[in-house]
Amino acid sequence: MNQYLDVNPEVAQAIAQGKPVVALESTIISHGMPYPQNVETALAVEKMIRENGAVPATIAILGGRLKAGLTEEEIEYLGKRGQEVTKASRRDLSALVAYGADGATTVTTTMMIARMAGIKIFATGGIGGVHRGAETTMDISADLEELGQTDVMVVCAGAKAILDLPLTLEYLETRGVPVLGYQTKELPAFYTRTSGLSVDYQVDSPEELAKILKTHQALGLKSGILVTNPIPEAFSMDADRMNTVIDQAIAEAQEKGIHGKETTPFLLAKVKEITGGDSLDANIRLVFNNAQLAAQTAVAYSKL
Ligand code: PSU
Ligand code: MN
Repeated sequence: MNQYLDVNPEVAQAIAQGKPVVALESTIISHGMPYPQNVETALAVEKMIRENGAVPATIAILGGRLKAGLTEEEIEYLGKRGQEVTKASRRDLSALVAYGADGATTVTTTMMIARMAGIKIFATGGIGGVHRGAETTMDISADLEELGQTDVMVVCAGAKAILDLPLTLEYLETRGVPVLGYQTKELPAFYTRTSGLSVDYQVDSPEELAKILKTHQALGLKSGILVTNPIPEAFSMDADRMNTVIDQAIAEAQEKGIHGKETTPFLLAKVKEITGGDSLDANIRLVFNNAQLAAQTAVAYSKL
């Protein structure tokens, strides 16, 4: 075990006994949603994972320790501090740990810490990807590199159209990452169920997802697996409206010269501001939906 890693006792016991565990990220708490909805959502997601028979392990960096499994107080702390907490990607780990600092983990660092702890399945909202205009800015999320090298199954609702979705799929193909659609052949685009782009395989049950994960490991493949689970119909948003909003957010980011790690949080906050509460509600619903599927998949995996 890594000397900087603290696995919460309940999570450690479940892992040791081969019981189902689902990892959760913390940037979605600190940077992805406002307080107090972020804390309410994080706690409700954990509860939902338990109701579906798995143990939740929210991941973060606290006082320089890599934490797999947070207490309610720790989730409350991260949610309240919000954007003051460092958004921690792979390149932030060394300094944060050396300084004994806090960090909210992105998809990248959540995958890294999940793997260190022995957790195979991780649920989130959306992943980072290739940004629009990346051919000149070179803004490509570290999430894609991590998916290329860390064997954790990530259940998400696709990626937001703030990204260049066709290029994001190309990158995942290059890095050897299977992109699976849950009960769909089309890549979902976070707020909407469709994007006009195809996934590699349609998978129709948690049991099939578990079997693919098990086989991936048996083959000795080191990449992650991306499961894209469309937002439930009842909560999906109008694609034309969202595209207009996203174009507006991107134009504002360009005007203001936003770049680097600020880009994604800026765009997410703008989209939320322009759409009022609607996009936040959709965001919360799709995270619940992903948590449920991840827990069911972890349960099926534990039986293999
Ligand atoms: N996309 C979302 N919601 C999020 C994120 C992305 O729809 O909360 C967060 C995740 O933590 C993701 C990170 O890993 O942003 C990607 O940031 P960047 O694009 O800077 O790599
Ligand atoms: Mn970036």
